[in-house]
Amino acid sequence: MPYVAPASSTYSPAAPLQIPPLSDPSPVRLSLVIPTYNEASSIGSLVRQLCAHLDTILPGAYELIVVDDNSPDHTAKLAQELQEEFPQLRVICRQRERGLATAVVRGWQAACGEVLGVMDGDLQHPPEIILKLWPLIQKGADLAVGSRYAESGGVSHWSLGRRIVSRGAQWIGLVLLPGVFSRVSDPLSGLFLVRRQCIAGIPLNPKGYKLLIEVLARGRVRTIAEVGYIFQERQNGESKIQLQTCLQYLHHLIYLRFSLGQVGSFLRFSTVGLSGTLVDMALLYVLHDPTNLGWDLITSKLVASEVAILNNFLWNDLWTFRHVTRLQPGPLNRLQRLAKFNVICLIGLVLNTSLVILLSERLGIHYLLANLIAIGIVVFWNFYLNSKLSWRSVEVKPNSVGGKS
Ligand SMILES: Nc1nc2c(ncn2[C@@H]2O[C@H](COP(=O)(O)OP(=O)(O)O)[C@@H](O)[C@H]2O)c(=O)[nH]1
Ligand SMILES: [Mg+2]
Repeated sequence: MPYVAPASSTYSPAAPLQIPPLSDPSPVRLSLVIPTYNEASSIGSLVRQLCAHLDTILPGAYELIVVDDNSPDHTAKLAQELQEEFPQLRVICRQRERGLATAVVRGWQAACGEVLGVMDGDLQHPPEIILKLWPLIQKGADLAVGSRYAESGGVSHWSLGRRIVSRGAQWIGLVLLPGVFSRVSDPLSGLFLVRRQCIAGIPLNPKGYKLLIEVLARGRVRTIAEVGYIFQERQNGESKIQLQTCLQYLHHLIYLRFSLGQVGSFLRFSTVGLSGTLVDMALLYVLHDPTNLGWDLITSKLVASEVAILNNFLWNDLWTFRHVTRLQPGPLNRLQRLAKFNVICLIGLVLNTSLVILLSERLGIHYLLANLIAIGIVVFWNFYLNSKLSWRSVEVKPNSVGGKS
């Protein structure tokens, strides 16, 4: 059946960011949104490549939707000119709204397919990856994610700085939203397909760039499949990521943290962590400072940290995760949790101690400041593994996001 583009009146900037259920039967199975801002140099090549690939697996059953934010380089006009050759291409040009994630949602709102997807418009996502993503959906996945961190995935020539920022952003996400971030290897990916039924009717509120975390957090996503891909170097144009994008990301994480209703346990966990830090710092001062006991740094640090670990375990077990531990009563269960917690934290302690020595004895940073920095870093390690192992031993429903934070 030939593709018939629906009327263009399907975009309404005032409407809430919510995907409608599929109302009319449509030959379109996949709607792939391409958000663009100043991508005139790549949009033609991308559309051609995508159509060539999709014609082989979904002939007449897909649509591409370019959502452009009135780019000054006339990306939208160029895309419209392609429509004659590619009638399966639709173009939305937003005048009043801006932002990558909302552009994708607006595109999905106008989409006809039962499966919705997103791919960048700058060819950094290799178009042929669609040939691997679609079969995952066909096999039953609710969500198929193109991942830079799955097998055979990667980034091409990122600087060390960009790699650190990317991984750091992911770690912050893991700490704030472990139930969301631990579900896929690359939660910050901008390349994925999702079944409409998983997000239809759910009010979305993405901020900035990272729509996948919104889908994972709020959607009814049960089965997830991933495929590795190499994030290509940009050949033309430039990235639109700015400081504001990073702030929007943090805002998004905090907003999700609060709206997922797990604020109580997260705040409790943070408070316990702070109490452990105080115990650690105070004891280190008492044991190591020459005006007090004057023990050597390594012994003092080990003792201070172990006492802090015990302090944290007790508070977390009795207070932070009481809703979990109540379901596993008895001293044996508690001992098991303590053992897991202690092993994870002891490995963290080795890391912590090495960092203190490195920072204070090699780099000459005052030992208390070095200790504070080391604790800050190791907290990420401890939280991630403990939320996965120690207090995650209780069953969670497959769709219960953020359930163990
Ligand atoms: N519609 C729209 N698209 C955007 C916006 N910001 C970025 N994009 C598009 O989203 C994709 C990814 O953006 P990019 O800046 O390349 O991010 P990076 O690859 O992570 O550096 C590209 O196709 C951009 O043109 C925006 O504000 N609105
Ligand atoms: Mg890019």
